[in-house]
Amino acid sequence: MHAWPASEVPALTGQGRDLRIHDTATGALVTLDPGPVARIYVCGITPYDATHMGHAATYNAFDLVQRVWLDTKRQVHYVQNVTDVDDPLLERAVRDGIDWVGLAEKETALFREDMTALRMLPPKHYIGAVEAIPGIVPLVERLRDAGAAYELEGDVYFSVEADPNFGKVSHLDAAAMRLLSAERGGDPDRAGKKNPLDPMLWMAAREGEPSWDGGSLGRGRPGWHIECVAIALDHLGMGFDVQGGGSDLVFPHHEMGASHAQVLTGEFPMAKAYVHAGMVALDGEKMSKSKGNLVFVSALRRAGVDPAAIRLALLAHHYRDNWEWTDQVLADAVARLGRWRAAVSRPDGPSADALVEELREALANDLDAPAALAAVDRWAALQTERGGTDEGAPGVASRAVDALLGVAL
Ligand code: 5CA
Ligand code: ZN
Repeated sequence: MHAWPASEVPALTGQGRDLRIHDTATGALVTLDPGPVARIYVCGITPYDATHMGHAATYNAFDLVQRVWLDTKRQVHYVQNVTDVDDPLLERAVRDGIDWVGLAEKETALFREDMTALRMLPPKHYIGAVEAIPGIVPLVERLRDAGAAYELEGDVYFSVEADPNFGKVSHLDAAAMRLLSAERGGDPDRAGKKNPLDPMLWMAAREGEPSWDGGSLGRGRPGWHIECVAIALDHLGMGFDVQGGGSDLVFPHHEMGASHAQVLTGEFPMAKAYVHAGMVALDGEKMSKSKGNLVFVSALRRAGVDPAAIRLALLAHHYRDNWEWTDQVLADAVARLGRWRAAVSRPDGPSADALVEELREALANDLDAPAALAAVDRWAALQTERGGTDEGAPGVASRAVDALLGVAL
């Protein structure tokens, strides 16, 4: 699939900082030391509805990861998937009486537009589940041949007991895992499974549902976790730097993905850091397509809200916090954008060199975007209250805000 156009990232003078980031698997901050090419996999959307503020917040976090790396003059090899065939997508198409392919294409196109408007850097490889099927089938066959997968009425399940490291991403107990599995696409109550937590690798063709040739697996469609593993291993290989997503992906999705990869390669972990963004809520509940309590990026754009203000609203929250979207959050961001634009619209001002370092320091410290915004606020206030004589300063400030925060002033 094609991704979306890249906005330019200005190069800043001086030295960027290495990223220290929270790793869910170890529960600690890790300082990543990628080589000249940093590798990141971020779980993409299931395209059955438009991009909401929760999605945007999560993708914003991983956009910052890349901006920190780019500032250290590294290249970034970024891969993202699109879960363009899965139960919720097919169910929505049936509910609305529309073609599932058309639904996925339409929502993916809208997602690209939203990401472009928000100045999110595009992945180098943007891969749909359907196009990944030829790579998924051999992995499932290998898992089965290694004794780590078994068949149940034509479906193929992964055996979590085949992985000695199972549980090392989420560290949850069995009861919690079982609950989350039922909530998030698993089928712990299905009779005949070896372990209730075992996830599906390959679902045999169902009447009225799309299916593909699965070689020795028979016709069917891929399970969700193996989709991301196949795409990540194909494009990044084992031991890449960051696997990212929202905190609702810790279990089962990233736990199962790590397990599949462990059995396939004998290595753990698949990613050096498992990074998870907090959940954005609306009216006290997690924003989710299934609940329908959504604020869409595209709806705000249509209403004339500047995408830069949407981005500032996201940046005002630490990526690991759970937070609530309100009208006030947006109003504050609009006001802040106005102050910042006024501050950089003068030909001179107070030196912004320290600001650049403060931005670097804040973001390298577990992506502390609120601290970064506070630093720009201070510089803008100084500019408004006292001004300054440094002729390049407004340009330096606006280039730093663009390069490191993705906000064009
Ligand atoms: N296609 C899978 C990942 S392989 C999926 O989870 N798709 S999704 O459309 O449901 O979510 C896309 C991304 O947005 C995931 O990283 C998910 O964790 C994140 N996300 C979903 N809802 C929220 C929310 N309310 N707040 C923050 N992030 C969210
Ligand atoms: Zn995924």
